[in-house]
Amino acid sequence: MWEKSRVRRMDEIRWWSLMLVCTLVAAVPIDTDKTKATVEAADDGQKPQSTDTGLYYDRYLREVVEVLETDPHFREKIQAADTEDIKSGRISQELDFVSHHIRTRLDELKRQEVARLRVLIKAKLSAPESAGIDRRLFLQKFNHLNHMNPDSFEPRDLDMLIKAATKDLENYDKEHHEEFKRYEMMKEHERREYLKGLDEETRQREEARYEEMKRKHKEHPKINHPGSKDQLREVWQETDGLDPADFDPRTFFMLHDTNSDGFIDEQEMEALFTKELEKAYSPQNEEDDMVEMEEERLRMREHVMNEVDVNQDRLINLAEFLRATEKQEFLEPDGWETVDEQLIYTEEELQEFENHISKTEEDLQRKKEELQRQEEELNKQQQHIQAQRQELQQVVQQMEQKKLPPPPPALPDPAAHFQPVGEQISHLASPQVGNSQPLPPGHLPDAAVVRSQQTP
Ligand SMILES: [Ca+2]
Ligand SMILES: [Ca+2]
Repeated sequence: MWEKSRVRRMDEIRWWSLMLVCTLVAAVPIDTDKTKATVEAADDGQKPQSTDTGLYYDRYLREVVEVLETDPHFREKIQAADTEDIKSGRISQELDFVSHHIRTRLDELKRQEVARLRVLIKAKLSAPESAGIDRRLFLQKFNHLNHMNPDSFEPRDLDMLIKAATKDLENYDKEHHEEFKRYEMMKEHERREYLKGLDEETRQREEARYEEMKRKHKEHPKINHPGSKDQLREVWQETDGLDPADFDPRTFFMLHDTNSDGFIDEQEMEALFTKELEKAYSPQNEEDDMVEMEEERLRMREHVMNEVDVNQDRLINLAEFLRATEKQEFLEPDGWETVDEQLIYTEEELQEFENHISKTEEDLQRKKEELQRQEEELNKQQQHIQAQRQELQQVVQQMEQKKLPPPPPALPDPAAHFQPVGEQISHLASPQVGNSQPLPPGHLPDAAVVRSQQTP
């Protein structure tokens, strides 16, 4: 999962740089890749429409860019613009010159986005943990559009969108390092928890095994300083199959600008470190953690970009590359400290992390108990309702029984009082001669009537 999100973030950065910087500056169409089959959609000269930037306003961002691209004036302006024009917001002013129907479509997109945010805000603010949060403060967090004019898309909206997306994507490396640190702390936390559950002998054996793994991982050929002549020459020799004596920076640049767009982008640069990383990491080895390898790759790329990307557009052009190869550090670099040689977290940080985990677990446990309590309460209420329903049913039954016709009244004949009920009935019901039909209720045989009338 970690690996996947990393690849996705790489795509999004590449897409955004391509959209805002590379394709905007380079008016020449991008050629399709000629050297590598692994280069992805964004490099093949086609617009990578389906790439998800991972930003929460990704859809809005993409739709705005797509609409703007259909305007010839804006397209032309953006192709002539440089990074500074985009970053300073100058390009956003060109929005005033795009055609009316484009503006109408952008207004519509913004209204949709505002409506979506309203739903989000409403949901968020109605959550118990958001009680007391000021709506306006909350609104300020969504800084990719101007909330003051919710119905129209203005130059300021474009400026805010570009700035928010650029900033959010620039935070990628920082977030990634944080994520890696949490990964390493979690790994150590789980290891320690595992050891706690072992008996002394097994624990010692496991500790020894762990130390042995660490030692084995560190046993690898020397890692060259990324971006140094030694490192590039090794790629030249092993990947490109060329004679190291013929190493030529200009040819090297051409060979590794795999999509031939005139730049070595972040992904093309990361590909240069594969040989180096393979020295220390193999998915077959238990002692090598491939997540650490990706962190190492990112650090290498970050380091070289910092050194070489003078105009900070996240792309290396030929001039920047050649200038870097003339530096002293290119020929005689310092040693390179690999991830495993660095302190990723301190013991205090690990302690804090573990405290956070146990607090989260406690919170979860509390929530679970609260849910169980609520469930029990619900069950009780349900039982109570069930009992009430049964009671009600009984009452209804009783009432229905009362509605039934009353049984025949007892005979006033005192003699009858001494007769068992069955006999009384059989007496009453004793068929008259020639009349075997039972009498309807309330009717007495004539003889009984006569007798009762005679009774004082
Ligand atoms: Ca390139
Ligand atoms: Ca550059």
